[in-house]
Amino acid sequence: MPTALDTLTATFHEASAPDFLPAPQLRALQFDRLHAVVQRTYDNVLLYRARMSERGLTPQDLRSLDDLPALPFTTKADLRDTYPFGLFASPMREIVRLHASSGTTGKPIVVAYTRADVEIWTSVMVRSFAACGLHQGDIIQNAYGYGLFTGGLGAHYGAEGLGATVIPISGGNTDRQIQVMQDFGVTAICCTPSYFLHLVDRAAVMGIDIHSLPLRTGIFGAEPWTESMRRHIESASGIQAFDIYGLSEIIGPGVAIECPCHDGLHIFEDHFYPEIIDPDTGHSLPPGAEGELVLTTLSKHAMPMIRYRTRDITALIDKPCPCGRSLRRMRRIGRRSDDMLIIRGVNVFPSQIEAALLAVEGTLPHYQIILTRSHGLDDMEVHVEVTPGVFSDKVGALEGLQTRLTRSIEHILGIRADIRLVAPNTLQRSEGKAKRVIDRRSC
Ligand code: DLL
Repeated sequence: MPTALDTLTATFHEASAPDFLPAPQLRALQFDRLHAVVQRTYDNVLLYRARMSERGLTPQDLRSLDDLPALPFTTKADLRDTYPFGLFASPMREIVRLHASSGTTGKPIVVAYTRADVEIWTSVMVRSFAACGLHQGDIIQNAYGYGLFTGGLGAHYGAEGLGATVIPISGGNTDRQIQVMQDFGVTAICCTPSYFLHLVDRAAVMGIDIHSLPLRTGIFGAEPWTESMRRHIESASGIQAFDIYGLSEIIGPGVAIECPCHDGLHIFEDHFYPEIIDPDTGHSLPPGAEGELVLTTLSKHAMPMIRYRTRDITALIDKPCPCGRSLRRMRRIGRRSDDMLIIRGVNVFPSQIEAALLAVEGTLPHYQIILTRSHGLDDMEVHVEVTPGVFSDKVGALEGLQTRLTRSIEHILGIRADIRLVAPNTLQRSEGKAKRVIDRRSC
């Protein structure tokens, strides 16, 4: 008679088996799938056929995975230019779902799924949750937004596919989130890391100590966050925080996930083939080098992506992971090539400012960067919340902290920022992706 543990172990092994494929088998599978997907896009999508023809290429020219860099890139501009349905490779009657991402500028982009695509998406989310140690019996509060954003439904189908209990609470309504977390005995939560911090702060105000609840795991993604942020989250809540990565254009959440070793994110390479390129030249970079992540979907039907330039900056880790997964890992995404700010000629990424702020004791991971221009010169103001203890300190202590923060930023970035210390809970919170930068330079 199998025990409950045997059943759980069997479920884990069945769902996660592709994570452990021996490398030669994985490479062979990738090549077969790559060939099929390139053929499919060539046959069904005008843009891909035209781009390949311009280079005198046909799918038959692809003889190994090493030939992939010969194919042209796909970019977000291609999605916008073919808005709404121009990159679909399946007829509309086979498409069972559309999602959209508003992006920061201009037209939204639309992404499509056939039934088989939804099944693949579910399977990678099941594998993601399993890698975080979740299983049947877990109660998962899904606070990613439901709707056109892929976070809500992606995590929902994955949680159900795992056999866990899912609470489809979506984002927002913070007090209710905390009540539900307490009353329903929630064991895992999915949301952006910045929203989770907001939940922790709000719980404290409501007199609820998250440490005392059954909550043990957080699956956080959809926005960049740092190691210091992870430490802050874990010590403020007592949970284990996992980083999950994905993007609408490729599938949504479930492209890559951390395992309990927390040393990079395993890419579900049997479905998403990664390359790293130099964002300026477009040339492929060797293993270990930092650059822009380019992804090719190997098994998507409705809207395959060939060599999609994600703009996310990372590096592939080629060393085996102690967890035994053969899937290659990528370093956490700290920045995007297009979120770089140029301030007085210096290249600045918001994540560097986060790291500089959190390196100084007394600050909280709630901050906003405000850029203005006066007399042709850029000014950077950084508003940062400080801990209640520090805030009630004497003026001298606050001034000391301000000086330490100015120095920390100057040390990391080489430029001066005007630091404004603000009371806890004063900066606006987001229920989804945090808005860190307000750029008023063109106003
Ligand atoms: O954010 C999908 C998602 C939902 C991922 C829930 C994880 C959890 P988009 O709205 O299309 O899709 O935004 C994709 O968000 O290119 C990255 O720049 C950023 N991003 C996503 N996950 C992470 C992460 C969803 N773990 C864009 N770390 C991506 C850093 C992330 N950035």
